[in-house]
Amino acid sequence: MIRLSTFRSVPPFVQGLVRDLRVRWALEEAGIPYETFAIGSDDQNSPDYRAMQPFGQVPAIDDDGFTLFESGAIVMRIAERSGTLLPSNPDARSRAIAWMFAALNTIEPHIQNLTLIDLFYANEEWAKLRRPRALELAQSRLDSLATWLKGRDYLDESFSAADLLMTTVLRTPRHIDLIAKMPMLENYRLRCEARPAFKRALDAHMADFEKAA
Ligand SMILES: N[C@@H](CCC(=O)N[C@@H](CS)C(=O)NCC(=O)O)C(=O)O
Repeated sequence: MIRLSTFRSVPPFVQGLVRDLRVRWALEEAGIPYETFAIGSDDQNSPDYRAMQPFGQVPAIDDDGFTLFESGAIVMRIAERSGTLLPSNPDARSRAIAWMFAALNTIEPHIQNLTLIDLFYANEEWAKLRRPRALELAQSRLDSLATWLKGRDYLDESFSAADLLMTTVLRTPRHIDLIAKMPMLENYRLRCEARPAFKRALDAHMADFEKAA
C-alpha cells in the first residue's frame, strides 16, 4: 500500500493547496488505494523523514519499501502505472511530459514567488518593491498559457498528468483574482477540477485537517 506524507496542520489559507493534494488526485485518477501519515515540524527534521525527503518537505511516498520525493516525480510514477494519465503513443507521451515540466518549472515558480510575497512577506519593504515585477512575470507566463489553451479543452488531446499538475498550480493564487479574471484559464481549471477524482482527493485532503483540528 502506498503511504503518502501530509502535514498534520497548516494555516487555513494553505489548506487545499499543500502538494500532497496533487498526489492524492493522481492516485484517485489511477484507482490506486493509499494511506497517509501526517508529519509535524519535528518530523520534518528527523533522520527517518529526511531519508525519504531530503529537504523535509511534503509530499513523499513509501511504496511498499520504495521511497520517492518531489510531487512531479511521484505523479509521474503513478501516471506510468495508471495507463490513463499519460498517453501510450510515444510522441504524445513526450508532449505530456513536457507540459508536466512546464507546469512545475515554467509556471509554478512565478506563481509561488507571487504567493510567497503576498501571504508571507506582504509588509516587508523588499516585498513591496518586488511585487509589481513578480506579478508582471507571472502574468506573462499565464498569458502564454491562455493563448495555448485557446480552442483546447486540455494541454494536449486528452486529460493527462500534465493537466493535473497545471491545475494544482493554477489553484494556488486564489487570494487574488489573477486566474479568475482570465476566463480561458479559469474555465480550464474548473473543467479539470470537475473530475470526480479531484473532488475525492480534495475532500480527503481537507478531512485530514479537520480531523487533526
Ligand atoms: N518541489 C517540491 C516542493 C515541495 C514543497 O514545497 N512542499 C511544501 C508544502 S506544499 C513544504 O513542505 N513546505 C515546507 C518546507 O519547505 O519546509 C515538490 O513539488 O514536491
